[in-house]
Amino acid sequence: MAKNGFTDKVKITVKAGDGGDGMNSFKAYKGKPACGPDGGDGGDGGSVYFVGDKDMHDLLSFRYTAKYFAGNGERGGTNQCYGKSGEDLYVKVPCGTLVRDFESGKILCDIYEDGETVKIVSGGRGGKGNVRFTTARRHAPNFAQKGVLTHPHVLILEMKVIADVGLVGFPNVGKSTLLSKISAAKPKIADYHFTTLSPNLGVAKYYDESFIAADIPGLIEGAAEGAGLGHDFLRHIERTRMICHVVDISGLEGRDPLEDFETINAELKNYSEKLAALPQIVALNKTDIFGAEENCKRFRKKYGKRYEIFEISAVQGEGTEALVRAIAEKLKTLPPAEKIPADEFSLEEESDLDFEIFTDENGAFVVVGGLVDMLCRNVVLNNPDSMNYFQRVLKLRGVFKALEAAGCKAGDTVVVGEVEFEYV
Ligand SMILES: Nc1nc2c(ncn2[C@@H]2O[C@H](COP(=O)(O)OP(=O)(O)OP(=O)(O)O)[C@@H](O)[C@H]2O)c(=O)[nH]1
Ligand SMILES: [Mg+2]
Repeated sequence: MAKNGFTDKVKITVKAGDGGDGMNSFKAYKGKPACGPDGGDGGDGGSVYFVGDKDMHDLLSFRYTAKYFAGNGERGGTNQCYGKSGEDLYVKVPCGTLVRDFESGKILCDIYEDGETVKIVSGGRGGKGNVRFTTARRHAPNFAQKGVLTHPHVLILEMKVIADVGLVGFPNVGKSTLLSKISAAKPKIADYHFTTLSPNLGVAKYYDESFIAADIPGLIEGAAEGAGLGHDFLRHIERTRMICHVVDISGLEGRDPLEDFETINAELKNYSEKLAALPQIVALNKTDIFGAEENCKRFRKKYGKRYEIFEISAVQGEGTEALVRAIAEKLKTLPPAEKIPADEFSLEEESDLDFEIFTDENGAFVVVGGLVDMLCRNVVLNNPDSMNYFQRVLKLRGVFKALEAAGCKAGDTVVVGEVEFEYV
């Protein structure tokens, strides 16, 4: 999604490189063809890595390039030459990027630190050349292994800003004004709702202490259900360590500040219990406006015991230093921001050797699955050595037993990959 040129969620496709096929060849001298196997291995495919980069601040570049493919391994050569490996691909992402598998929604990783490097998908293995299949009894293997083919994966990259404190509140209460006062950030400030359309970060300093504050667009009732703006942006404060709740205490917009406070807290809770449970400091803003004093009293009376409350005028810089100090003090007592834990999940191709048996419309028994894929890569039709191996694996893996259990009788047709035979 892109708001105001700011992109914080994108869909991309990654693919590791395919493994190169092994070579099937024989040495040939003048007048002496086929002197011995000399086919080299195929090269491994390249892998795709993500690297945290502190100088990237959004996911914009991913809107222009949606495909990230590592290089394929080259085919093995004659004369036992290895195929060249495919080139690895290092993709830079902003710190605070959550990587999800699109299909399952599972979290693969949270790239958190500058320079943090995570392998996302591994390149396919190169196939072995025929020279590698030479054994004492098999002097001239006339088959080579195919390289492992990889699949593309669709990923969702989501940026979750890393900040210590999140500024939340209704639109127009002065969140951006506050950020501009306590840091060098220059967010847009204006007297209308939803001036801020994308998160702003600023570094606030209090003597030797400093912290990062995130100013997000104002929330409105129903934001957690996706009404209006705001909902998308709550995720940016999901990993803040505390919240500074900004309330327009002047009541100038005709709302009751006490109700505002409750509404926003309900929004946070609705979005996630974790957000609602974050420590909160309250900033009653716009105290320079007539009528604020009365509301401050009411507010303190109702919430003074439960919350640390500061009266400020962000525009005049009144009371902001005490607020910054309180935030800095509070942060000292809080644990550092956490990485979002990854799900137990990997995109790596499973080298499973399972199989399933189906009967097709002609009554043939068709064996499919990882085992068959493996056999197809390793077995060369019309090659007796290779076919022996094929038979042995089928027996060893219980395929014949399973066929019989499925009702396969002598004379029935069995199909395993490209091999079709009559069951005996
Ligand atoms: N009188 C007075 N006005 C203020 C104060 N703080 C902010 N304002 C004004 O309130 C308006 C809104 O300020 P912003 O900082 O843009 O408010 P915001 O909370 O970031 O608003 P959104 O980004 O729309 O959610 C601007 O016109 C500010 O000048 C204050 O302490 N006193
Ligand atoms: Mg703003």
